[in-house]
Formats: sequence, C-alpha cells, structure tokens
Amino acid sequence: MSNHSGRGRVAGLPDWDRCAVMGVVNVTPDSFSDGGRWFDTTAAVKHGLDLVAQGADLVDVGGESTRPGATRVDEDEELRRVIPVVRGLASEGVIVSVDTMRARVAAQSLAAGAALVNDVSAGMADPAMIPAVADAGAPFVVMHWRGLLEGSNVRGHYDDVVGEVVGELHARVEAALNGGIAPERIIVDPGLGFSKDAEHDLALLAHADRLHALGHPLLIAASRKRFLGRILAGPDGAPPPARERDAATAAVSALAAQAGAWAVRVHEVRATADAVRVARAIEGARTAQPTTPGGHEGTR
Ligand code: PMM
Repeated sequence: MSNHSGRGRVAGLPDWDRCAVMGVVNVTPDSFSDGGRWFDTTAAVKHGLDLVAQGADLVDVGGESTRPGATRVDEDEELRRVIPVVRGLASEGVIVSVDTMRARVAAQSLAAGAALVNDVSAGMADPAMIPAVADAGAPFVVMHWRGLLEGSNVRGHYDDVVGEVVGELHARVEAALNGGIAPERIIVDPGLGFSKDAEHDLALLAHADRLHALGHPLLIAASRKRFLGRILAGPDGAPPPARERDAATAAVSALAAQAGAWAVRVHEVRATADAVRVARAIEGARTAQPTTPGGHEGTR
C-alpha cells in the first residue's frame, strides 16, 4: 500500500486524527470467527465495552452472519438480537455502528442510539435502506458486494478486480447520493472476501490509492479473513483457524493506516489499537521533518 495522508472525515462522527478502530460484536450463534460467544445480550454489551477499553473508537454490532453459506436470519430475530445491544452500548456513550442489510433494523438501531449504518450490500439487499439512512441523516458504509454468498457467488469472476470494484463502488455511491445521503456521510469499503479470493483481496489492498480516488473515507475489514489464512498456511497448505489470524490482522491494520484508511474493522482490538497509533506516530514524524535529505545545510 502506498503512503497516503488524506484520510478524510465523516460528518456526524468524531475526527480521530488517525485511522479509527472499529471493534466487532457479532450477536450471532454462527459467526465464522468468534463462534457466537457473544450471542447473549449482556455478554455482547460487556464485550463491546471491553473492546472500547482495549482501544476501539467505535463498535460494529451485527445480528446476521455474512459468512459464505450462512442462512439469513428472520428480521424479527435480527431485531431481537441487535437492538438491546445497540441500546446498551449507546447508553454507555459508545459510538455504535449497526451491521445490517435491512432498513427496519437500521432505522430501529439509529433510533436506539446507533451513529452509523454498515450495510455490506450497500443498499442492494433492501430497497428501503438508502431512504431510511437518508431520512435519519446517518453516515453509511458502502461496501462492494455482488450478492449473497452462495454457490458460484462465493468466488467472483473479475478481469480487473481493482477497476471493477472501484467502478461498482462508484455506482453504489451514486445510488446513495441520489437517494439523499449526503456525500460527507459516505464511507467506502472494498468488501474483502466477499465474492473475492486471496489474490483479489491482496490486489485491492495493494491499490488502496485507487479506492481513495473515489473521494470518500475508506474502511478496511480484513480481520481474520480467508486471505490471511492462505498467507499464513503451513507447508501442508492448511490455514490456521480464524482466531490465530489476529497478529496478521494487526499487520494489515498498520499498513491500512499508513495507506490512509479512515478506519479498520477488527475482532481483536488491542493489537490493532497499537498498530494504528504506531502508524500515526510515524506519520507525525514524517510531517515534522524537513523534506531535504541529509543533516548539512547550505551545500547548494
Ligand atoms: N465483513 C464482514 C461483516 N461485515 N462490514 C464491512 N463494512 N466490511 C466487511 O468486510 C465486513 C463487514 C464479515 O466478517 P465477520 O463475520 O467476521 O464480521
């Protein structure tokens, strides 16, 4: 990833002056990476507060797993899972993002105190989503998505993954703008692992500059994903389990922060909180130094 300093800011959210850390609370019994350990409301709220204590700037609450092959949960069940957790965290002063593809879940979460909506389908799964977010005046994450991850959709076909993802994201940003969401409230996300294999994910991370060119703050969600398993696989080719990918996740967080990401979305917060602070300190040293090389004056 190339160096980048124009991280941007999102209207309605604090200006963190460095890459923000979004901690994940999956309120699901089947999430691929945390095994549904936070399925209970009280435990989920406690986990969100722990993530904040560990350095999360905001917490993303989701009640529906988007992993390949996961079946969709009923809307009432999703509401039952998500709303008490959103309310519990927001009432403690936590900045809450709601990870949902449903307008009704988004609207009720915003009413319960959520500050932004993270829709992996960028409004494609529910036509009422963009109007609901626009009505509430909330920030909106526009993620690259090519449909529910079933069958052949698990591995998308791309001739030019970076160009196609940028083009498709641009179209979804236009849809959000046309639907009344203010440009300064739109965040873009390449959707690592969604209809993408390891090469696709790596190409997108390598060309973060082209995602930045969309002109919106960039969210990177690499945490524990398959491409990290591929990179870390041992000689037998077997990837380590999701929970053993946190050091690799923190490495991506440092690189994403250096490349100018607005935020990184992670399950294990502590190492990423350190990583983004190190990246910020190095960035600060770069801007504090004169750009002329060498310590001697007046040679020219
Ligand atoms: N990935 C997952 C869930 N939500 N939201 C955004 N904006 N971007 C992502 O890449 C993303 C997401 C799937 O991961 P999980 O099941 O580990 O939460």
